[in-house]
Amino acid sequence: MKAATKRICSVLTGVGLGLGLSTSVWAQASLEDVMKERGLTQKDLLAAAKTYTPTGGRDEYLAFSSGGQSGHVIVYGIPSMRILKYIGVFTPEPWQGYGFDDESKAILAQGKINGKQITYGDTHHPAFSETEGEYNGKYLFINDKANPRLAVIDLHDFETKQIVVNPFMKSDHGGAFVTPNTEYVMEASQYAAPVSHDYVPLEEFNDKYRGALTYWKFDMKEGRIKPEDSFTFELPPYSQDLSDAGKKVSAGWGFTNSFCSERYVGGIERGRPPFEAGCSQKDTDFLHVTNWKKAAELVAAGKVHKVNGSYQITIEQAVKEGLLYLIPEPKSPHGVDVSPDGKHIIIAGKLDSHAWVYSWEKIQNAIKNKKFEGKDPYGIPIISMKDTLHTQVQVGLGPLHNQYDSKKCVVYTSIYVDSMVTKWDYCQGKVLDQLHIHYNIGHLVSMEGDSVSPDGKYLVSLNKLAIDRFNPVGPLHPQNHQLIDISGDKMQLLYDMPLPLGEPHYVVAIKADKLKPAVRYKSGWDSRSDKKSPWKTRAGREKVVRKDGVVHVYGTVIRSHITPEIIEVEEGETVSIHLTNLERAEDETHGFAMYSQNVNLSIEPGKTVSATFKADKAGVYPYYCTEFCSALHLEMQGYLLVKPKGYVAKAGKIEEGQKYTKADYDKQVKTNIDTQAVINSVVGFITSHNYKDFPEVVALVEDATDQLGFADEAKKKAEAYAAKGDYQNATLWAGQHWQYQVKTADLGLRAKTFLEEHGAKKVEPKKAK
Ligand code: CUK
Ligand code: CUA
Repeated sequence: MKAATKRICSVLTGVGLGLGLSTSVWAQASLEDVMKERGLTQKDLLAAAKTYTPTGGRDEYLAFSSGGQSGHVIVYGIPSMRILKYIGVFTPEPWQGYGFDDESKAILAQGKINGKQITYGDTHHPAFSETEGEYNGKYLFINDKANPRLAVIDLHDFETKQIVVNPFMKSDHGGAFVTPNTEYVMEASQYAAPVSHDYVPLEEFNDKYRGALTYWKFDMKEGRIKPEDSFTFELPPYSQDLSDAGKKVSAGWGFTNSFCSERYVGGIERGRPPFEAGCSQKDTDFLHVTNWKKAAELVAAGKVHKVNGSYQITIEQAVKEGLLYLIPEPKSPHGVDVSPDGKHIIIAGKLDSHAWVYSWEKIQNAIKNKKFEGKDPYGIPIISMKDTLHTQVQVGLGPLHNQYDSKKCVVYTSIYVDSMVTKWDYCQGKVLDQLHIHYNIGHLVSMEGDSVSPDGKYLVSLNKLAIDRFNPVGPLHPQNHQLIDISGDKMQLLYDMPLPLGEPHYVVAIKADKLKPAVRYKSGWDSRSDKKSPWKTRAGREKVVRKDGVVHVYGTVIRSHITPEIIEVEEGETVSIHLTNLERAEDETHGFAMYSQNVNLSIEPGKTVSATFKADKAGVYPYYCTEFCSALHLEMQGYLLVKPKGYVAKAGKIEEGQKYTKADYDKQVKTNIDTQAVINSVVGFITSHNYKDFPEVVALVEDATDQLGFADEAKKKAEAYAAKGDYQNATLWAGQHWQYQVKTADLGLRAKTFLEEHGAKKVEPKKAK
């Protein structure tokens, strides 16, 4: 018994040594010593205490950051600022197998434009799904500015489920912003372009180039955008910028601002002054006010025509139906942000030093009384600025974006040129506090800041540049996200986090306990379509089927082998490998990588994924599991053998490198008996406790039961060979029996430790299984 226990223990607890020494040295130094040695002040310590999260600790908020040009979404915790995940969205993400398995390739293929696969994204604005204006923790949306696309991420598994391409735009920026019940996701164009996909000379800019604002219909139940029920406003060729949806009193309406309402077209090479000169001449640009609720009714009533296969509300129709208005706003504005109660709309003018507060009540009155100061060249009524402005406040040079606090009337504005955050009161129009941040702030985010009830607490400043702030890593620097405590009257800077993935424009943060992510899939699950996979395979049902010119391999993975371990095909055949992870235990993911075929899968517990490729060259292609899943992980391997056409197998069998005798067999059997005793004692512990109250443990026990089932089969095979005197096979199968036992014991010990750590109670002794 002792020998076996030792062997298992060394297998199971072989890692994790060497920590003791450094901890004890650390413990000997006093806080003062450390402060002195590292040059820290009391203020630093206080800041550290507010962000430091001890091992095993959790964050109160999760932030979802745009991954900029990487096309990913970055997830990090607040206040610890620890990065938790990169979610592949518009671009492949190898660790998750995103863009490598057939299922996720199909998602990326939805994002093709004019038949071309786009392998980057310029992500800007993530947005959470909402119910009555509150984040509901179900979905996240994000836009791609360069290729006007929108993606849907399911927060149940943090996977991208859908990409839609805008049929009217050639770029976007004013998305993703959601309406209060996620009825629609807003996406506004940025650079005006012809509505058709044809060539249109710039001389026809005013007539043929257009902006657009799409309201994508979202089905919360299905978790998918419905392009067929979505509609788009045709807009003048002003460069539309950011958007926001009305809330509470302003629900049903949307706001989109613009720059370059001069409709200037540059052309340095034609001797024309550049865009930047011509686009900043007028003192004001236009805020677009759209009535989506009424527009949706028109669509439902069949009164809207389709263009490019999608509903388009023309400017003419929008004006006639009272769906579209313009309000002058300070020139070259950037952020437009509706207050939590929906009564105010704050616009920051990036070439100005003011933030402008508009009153929804005043806007509504003007619309009701048809009080307009005129029309734009496209016939859209213009409501005057003075009839709608509540107040304007000097907040600093180059204000960009606004985020609301939990405290009434309090808002934070990012000040790009002055590199600071201004906290101010938008009801009374006065500045409350200012904090210098490191450099060139873009967006900023407060906790649940876009909802109808922001939490305040923390603010993250998304700084564009990180000059001089971190260890140099070459000409391209990371971005700098700075954590700020906003719980008191004065803002306090807490922490700098370098973010080394693209230029993240915007971040949204949600209370962590609103998210309920799964730890496993239902067995045989296609996570991208959220359905049972047609390729799902159960243990013992692995098979190879040749159909319609494709070799389908129905395989499984479980600690520590891939079934099948040998795949044989003929040169030129198309191979489709479908793998199901049979595990249920948390985090028990297997990978699958194959030499030179660009095959790289991630198979989380329960998941089924496929890799299809052409075996166009005869040869030997090793494959293996890429996740360190168990002690015998390196042995989780196999071979794809691609035989030349018409190859005739020679007689003979695989010669094993090692010969076994009866003594070897007996020794292995003895080990197995001892190991079984260990298993029995662990099982005894588990079943004598209320383990069924712990779903994590139930999953482990189910996996252990599976492994033990396999163990029995291996044992029977070993005994059958031994009976025939074939000790070679008998010893090998007895060894496999032991492998299954080790896995059973591993799972059992993990379950036992979990029960001990979570205060499981002893129950009436039950018969051990
Ligand atoms: S944008 Cu980049 S800093 Cu796309 Cu919201 Cu303002
Ligand atoms: Cu499975 Cu390593």
